[in-house]
Amino acid sequence: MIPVSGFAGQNVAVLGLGRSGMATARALQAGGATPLCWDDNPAARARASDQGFDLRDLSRPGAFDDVACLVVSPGIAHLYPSPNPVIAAAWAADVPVDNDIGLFFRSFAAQGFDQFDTPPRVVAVTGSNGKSTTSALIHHLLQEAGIASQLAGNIGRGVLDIDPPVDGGVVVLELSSYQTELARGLTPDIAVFTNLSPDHLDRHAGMGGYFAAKRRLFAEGGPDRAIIGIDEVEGQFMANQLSMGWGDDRVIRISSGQKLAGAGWSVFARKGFLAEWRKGRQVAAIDLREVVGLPGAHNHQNACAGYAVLRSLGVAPRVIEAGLHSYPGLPHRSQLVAEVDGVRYVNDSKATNVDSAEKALRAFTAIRWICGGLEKEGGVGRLGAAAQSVVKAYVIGREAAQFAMQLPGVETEICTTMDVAVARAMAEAQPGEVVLLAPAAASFDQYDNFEQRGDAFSALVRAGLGLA
Ligand code: UMA
Ligand code: ADP
Repeated sequence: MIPVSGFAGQNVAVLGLGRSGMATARALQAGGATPLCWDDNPAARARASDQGFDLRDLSRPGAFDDVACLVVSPGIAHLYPSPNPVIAAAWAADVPVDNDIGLFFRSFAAQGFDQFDTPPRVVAVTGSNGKSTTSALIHHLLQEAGIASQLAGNIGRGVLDIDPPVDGGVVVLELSSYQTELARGLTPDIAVFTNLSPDHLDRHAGMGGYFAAKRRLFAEGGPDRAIIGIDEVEGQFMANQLSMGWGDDRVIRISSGQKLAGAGWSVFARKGFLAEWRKGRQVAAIDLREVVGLPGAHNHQNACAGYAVLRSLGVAPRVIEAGLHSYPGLPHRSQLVAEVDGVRYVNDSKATNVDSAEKALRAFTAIRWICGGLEKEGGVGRLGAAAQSVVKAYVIGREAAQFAMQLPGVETEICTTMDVAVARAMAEAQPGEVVLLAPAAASFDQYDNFEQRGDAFSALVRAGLGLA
């Protein structure tokens, strides 16, 4: 745990008692503050109370009279579509609002840094897609290079839950737009921006607000090194704004598809090969085609980001290459469930939006595609040419018929449920084809979360193949 500094002897209100909220309450207590906990859900309040934490109804008048700060969980709306009433009350009482990420950055560097030969460093990763893969990859590459690493943030572990930093260690944080928008301090040593495409637009009132939330990671104090995906205009804009110009290597530009051989520092992947260029000369090259944990051009973008972080930390290309080959991948992201009779079964349940599903479709050819669920902004009509690799779509979800209507030019079958979709796809799959779950939609109409949906797919596949 990272004890929170700066609030000893004071009351700090904590709104939201899930993973980040509970970790925050513990870390505040360890730093000598008194957390006053609240959650709109009575069951969450009861759990916190059972663990000995004080509850305070933060919606009551005067609730903030003796409170130094309000710490808010990322899932709680702080601005759009409308602020949670407790947050509005803190504003009215002029109480600073922060989150666990802000507390982390104000507390981390206080951990006896003067005793270390090599001060611990923080790598933060944001972007619309590829955050978890890139963060987990960096963590893996660091460990393989013999550097102590901890992984936390949006990937599932509250940032204040990590162990105290060690000499020369690195903390890798995956940060969502919800987290970067609210944090009062954002001072990583290295920050990564993978890419930008529409997601969570209701929480940010559109693309401009969404990009602004992510950009804060590069503005509030600013990282020593910025690794920026420049395959969209937002990345190009930001890379330009952060660079001092010719030869400045504070920015490392990354791309999947474009050759970046200019004067600065760049890492790009083309036709399955990663290349590092610096000051107009190629420094290193790696063949990514046999890197089984990172299939497809989208994962090659993640490989470029991970490679660039390790190079920033002074690790040699050959060491990074070995780490890429041993990267096992994350569950529910391009995860190979089985390969039987020439048919591959791939679980990409994390493809919850159109852009990520498009990338998953582009990673394979001859696809029997299981898709559908709760539609997100933008509509699946945007899939365009990526759908050309689809042999047939097996559509699930409560609104399966409506979803299928948006897939012109693709043979579709309305399956509604996962068991029907898997059975039909398995029955029809031919050698050389891929049965791919990449829903292009959220799971909440039929499942608690994308993990449960991916697990259902994998279990049905394994049972159908007699592997269970
Ligand atoms: N709650 C309220 N009022 C509200 C809404 C929620 O009181 O209006 C309460 C809920 O009753 C619940 C608590 O808040 O008890 C949940 O807080 P939370 O939704 O922030 O969930 P945590 O368990 O704290 O998890 C959060 C992140 N969740 C979200 O951003 C929605 C986790 O990211 C993250 O892993 C975790 O902190 C640790 O850092 C998840 C996520 O879905 C994976 N992220 C989004 C994504 O990846 O798309 C951004
Ligand atoms: P995030 O944490 O940003 O949601 P993940 O690594 O969990 O990202 O991947 C989510 C989905 O996005 C995956 O299922 C995959 O289909 C797709 N994806 C992964 N990396 C990229 C990328 N660099 N660009 C676009 N899509 C990606």
